[in-house]
Amino acid sequence: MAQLTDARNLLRTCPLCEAVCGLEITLDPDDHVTAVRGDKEDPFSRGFICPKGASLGHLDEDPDRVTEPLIRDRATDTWRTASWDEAFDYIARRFPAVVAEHGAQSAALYLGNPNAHTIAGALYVPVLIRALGTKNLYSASTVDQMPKQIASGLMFGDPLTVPVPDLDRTDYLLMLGANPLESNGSLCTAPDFPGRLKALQERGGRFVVVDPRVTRTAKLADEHLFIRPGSDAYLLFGIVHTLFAEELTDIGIEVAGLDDVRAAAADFTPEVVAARTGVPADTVVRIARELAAAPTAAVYARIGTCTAEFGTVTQWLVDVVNILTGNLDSPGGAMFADAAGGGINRTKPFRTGRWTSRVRGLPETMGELPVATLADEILTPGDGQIRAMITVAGNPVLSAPGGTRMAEAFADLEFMVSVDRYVNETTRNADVILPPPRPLQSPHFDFALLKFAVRNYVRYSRPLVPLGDRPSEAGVLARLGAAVSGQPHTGDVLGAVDEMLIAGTLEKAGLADRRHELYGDTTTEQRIDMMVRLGPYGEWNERSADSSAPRHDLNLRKLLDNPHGIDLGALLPRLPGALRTASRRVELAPAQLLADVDRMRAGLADVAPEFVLIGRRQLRSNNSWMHNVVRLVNGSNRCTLQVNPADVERLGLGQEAVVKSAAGTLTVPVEPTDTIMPGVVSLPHGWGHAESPQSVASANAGVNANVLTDDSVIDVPSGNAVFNGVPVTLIPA
Ligand SMILES: Nc1nc2c(c(=O)[nH]1)N[C@H]1C(S)=C(S)[C@@H](COP(=O)(O)OP(=O)(O)OC[C@H]3O[C@@H](n4cnc5c(=O)[nH]c(N)nc54)[C@H](O)[C@@H]3O)O[C@H]1N2
Ligand SMILES: Nc1nc2c(c(=O)[nH]1)N[C@H]1C(S)=C(S)[C@@H](COP(=O)(O)OP(=O)(O)OC[C@H]3O[C@@H](n4cnc5c(=O)[nH]c(N)nc54)[C@H](O)[C@@H]3O)O[C@H]1N2
Ligand code: SF4
Ligand SMILES: [Mo]
Repeated sequence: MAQLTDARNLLRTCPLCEAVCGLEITLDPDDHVTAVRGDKEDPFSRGFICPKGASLGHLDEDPDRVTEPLIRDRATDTWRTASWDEAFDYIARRFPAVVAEHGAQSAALYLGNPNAHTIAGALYVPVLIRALGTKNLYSASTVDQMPKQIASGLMFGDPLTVPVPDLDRTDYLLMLGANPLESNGSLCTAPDFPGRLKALQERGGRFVVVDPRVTRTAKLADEHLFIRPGSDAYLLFGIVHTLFAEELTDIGIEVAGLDDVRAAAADFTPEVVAARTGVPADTVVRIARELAAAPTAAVYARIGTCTAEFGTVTQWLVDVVNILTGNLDSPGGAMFADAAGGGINRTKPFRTGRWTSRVRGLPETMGELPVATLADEILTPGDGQIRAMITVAGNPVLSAPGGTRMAEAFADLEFMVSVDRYVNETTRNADVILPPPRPLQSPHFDFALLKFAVRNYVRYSRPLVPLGDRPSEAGVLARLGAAVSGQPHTGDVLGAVDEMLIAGTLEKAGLADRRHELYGDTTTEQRIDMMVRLGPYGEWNERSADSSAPRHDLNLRKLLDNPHGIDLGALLPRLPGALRTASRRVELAPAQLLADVDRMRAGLADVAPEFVLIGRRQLRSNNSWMHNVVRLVNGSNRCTLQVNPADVERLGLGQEAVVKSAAGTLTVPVEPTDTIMPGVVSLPHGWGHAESPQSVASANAGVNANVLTDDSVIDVPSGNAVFNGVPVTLIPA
């Protein structure tokens, strides 16, 4: 008998970060994880794994996780478990009642980062958004990549048409504000990013890192440049200026607005930008020349440059440089992936500001308002004040700016539902917590991240462990949508939602009579089958102008037959087909971005603060979670303030320092290190678990860096939070 249920090795994609590594997981007969290895036969990740992926088993069955719905008694602030029916009945009674009392805009939704990694996030969150019918939609995007999406939306017509560096073929990579040796990459899906960077060097290429810290990535690089936090837009303008001044431009595609960019760059001479950035003028000129001279080159800039004062202008200038040097949409340059899960649905060109936030009048982007104003919208009385809240996979109390006020705001809500694995600093305020299943009970398909892959690739993973009688996360979100909008929420809500969406999509594609051909164990799988069939490599795809993808006649069965994933080839040029701008050209100088350059000119006169704060990521941490796994929190992951030894000495700092900003004050342990620039200090985010019911996390609590970040300071075009370059003062504790 024992042999029948022996340990078995199963395959699935790692759901924990953007690198989408293939994993080989050993399960014991009782479905507990006993080992996790990289899947050597995955054509994209080729066996790579990091410490987080290796800990998937610990996360999968963390004893402190939420396994059943929880209902909180507000009077005593205590939790009790409830059945799914009871939990949803409670939500259906309370949520619509609060909204009926205060109006439709009093409902809000916050979507956290893991939604980018789940099928539920990709396919069922939109259902929840429609059910709520509120303009109060917030997500981690506005503490993250929104500047890149606006820049891409304005330049290429669609905010998801984001170029990625062609890592495997480029000869020269200029990387600003990213540390993929810790983060494994972001808006650039590249499993084994470190190995790909080493391969770049081995084939004779060169990569240069621009960062206020000498990071692990900077140590690997051929060259590292210190930069004053928040000044990357100036550096890039200096490069643009030089490319024009030295007639080094070589544009291979049709663009509009070239003269406007030249004029905008005129003031930003290498000398002017050197004074602001700390990068010497002759270095600015040399980097511009190197980018122009390299056979192929790509500029890539990530979180350090997005969550900054001029985030959107920076992201725009990254692609201006890629275009001016002839590297956009060209092998070895910055290219667009063509994801198997589907292409661009947009017909109208992208724009922002279709509505604005109530309190501060901040513009909407992609249907979202900036998280930097969420606390205002909850705490400011008046018509449209947020009173009822849903959070899905997020922790804005630790992840959004102005943490102290955000904590107050969440405590002020009248009703709140959270879909989350844990009671965390945010979900502790919920009235009901609905847990997703174990990661191994969920299927996996990367609808979001494969749009940013450095190689076209696809993989689908079925759940490795059966759900039993609990709902999938898709089922939870579908039923939640019904419950909060006063619809019947019992019966097969998920099936009904899926049938409606399948019928609508097939109708539009003129394939209404092909419903019966869709394959899959669940209606969710049938939707995936449909999307893959209709996608650029799909069995049902009619060749369109947007895609030069080779035919693969993909469908779900083919994905199931190839459990290690399918390589769909190196990135191919996609312009002009993928453009959705009104002009059908690349817009090199969108008016909205040119307007923000005046803010930069004004910034030239600013007196630099004595100290500025930046963040940092750690290999064995992930934003505010994964801190409840012993092997991920011990050792070098520490919530310390990195300070240059010269500053430590000058200020007479001891073991601890008191750090003050316009938003708050923290006392933190000091870690002297010459890997950080003088005048800059760094504190990781996502910590601050002193009151957490998670036993390991609370014993390794750290402090919430976002107590110091200021929700009144934003990148203007995007409303994105500013986490890097926050003025602070330091005194010995
Ligand atoms: N100062 C500073 N602040 C920052 C940043 C910074 O660099 N500096 N970075 C910002 C960035 S880039 C981001 S993306 C945000 C992240 O901010 P958030 O998305 O708000 O927070 P996370 O810490 O990612 O919280 C994720 C939550 O999802 C839960 N979860 C995990 N898996 C699942 C699942 O499958 N389903 C469900 N329903 N829940 C799940 C976890 O338990 C956890 O509670 O933080 C931002 N905050
Ligand atoms: N291990 C781990 N992996 C992660 C995460 C995690 O928390 N832990 N989070 C995931 C998420 S949500 C994201 S968005 C990605 C982010 O992925 P990355 O963008 O690679 O993020 P970081 O590692 O924070 O690297 C940002 C770098 O910017 C630098 N920096 C700060 N300010 C400035 C500035 O003004 N200019 C320049 N040029 N550099 C600056 C910082 O010193 C830091 O080295 O990582 C993802 N992967
Ligand atoms: S790099 Fe990311 S995807 Fe790969 S194993 Fe680590 S957490 Fe998982
Ligand atoms: Mo992020």
